[in-house]
Amino acid sequence: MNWTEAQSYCREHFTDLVTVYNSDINQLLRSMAPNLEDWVWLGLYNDRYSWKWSMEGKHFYVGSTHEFLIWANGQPDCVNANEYCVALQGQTQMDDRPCGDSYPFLCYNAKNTSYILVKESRSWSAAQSYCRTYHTDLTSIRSKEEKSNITLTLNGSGVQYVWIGLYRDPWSSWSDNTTSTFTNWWIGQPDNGNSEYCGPMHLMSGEWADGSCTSKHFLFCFRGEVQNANTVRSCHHVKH
Ligand SMILES: [Ca+2]
Repeated sequence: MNWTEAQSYCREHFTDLVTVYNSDINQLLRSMAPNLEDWVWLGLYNDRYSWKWSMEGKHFYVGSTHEFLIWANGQPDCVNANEYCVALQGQTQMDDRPCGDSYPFLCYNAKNTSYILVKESRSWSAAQSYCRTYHTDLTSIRSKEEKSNITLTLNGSGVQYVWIGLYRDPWSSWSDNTTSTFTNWWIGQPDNGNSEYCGPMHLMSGEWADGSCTSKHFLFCFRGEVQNANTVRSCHHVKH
């Protein structure tokens, strides 16, 4: 089945596609499967819509529908499956760009609620480090007011692209919405080829690669409780 069919199948007949939390689970799956030169679907995928802010916190979360956050025409386009950081383009609209590109950037300083344009080109993570060292963080855009402050700050600066704090982790999503820090990538993988947004495991080696979600593979479902559900559960973990 392709990945979406596999997900539906697992959700209908079991709980979901499997999440691999550690090497024991990875080994268990491998031992359950025939020793074939073939691939099998896990729940792993590259979520193109999982944007988040460098300055974390629930108030900073912004969905894609907010009127003050506007993607430029045709964006985000994730060119070469390799654009995980967001810059303001033409000072008002957002575009996903390769995180290694060097652009000026916008810091936010929470102490005096100011926005600082640093006209020195850096990669997204170098810009983030700079903002965290000298101010608070790369800026978020959480409201109309904040958006107009940013527009004022950029006004007349002439910058074409400027980094803001929006980014995503490309391979951190699992079908059952849990999180796992374990990975077992095949050497050189994921290579983020065009349209490779799903992560199957190789049956013989137990190693993972990124592949097209429309490829047909075997699949691993699981049945049972969903572990560490990706909610705020950990914040409410109170022992009595
Ligand atoms: Ca783009």
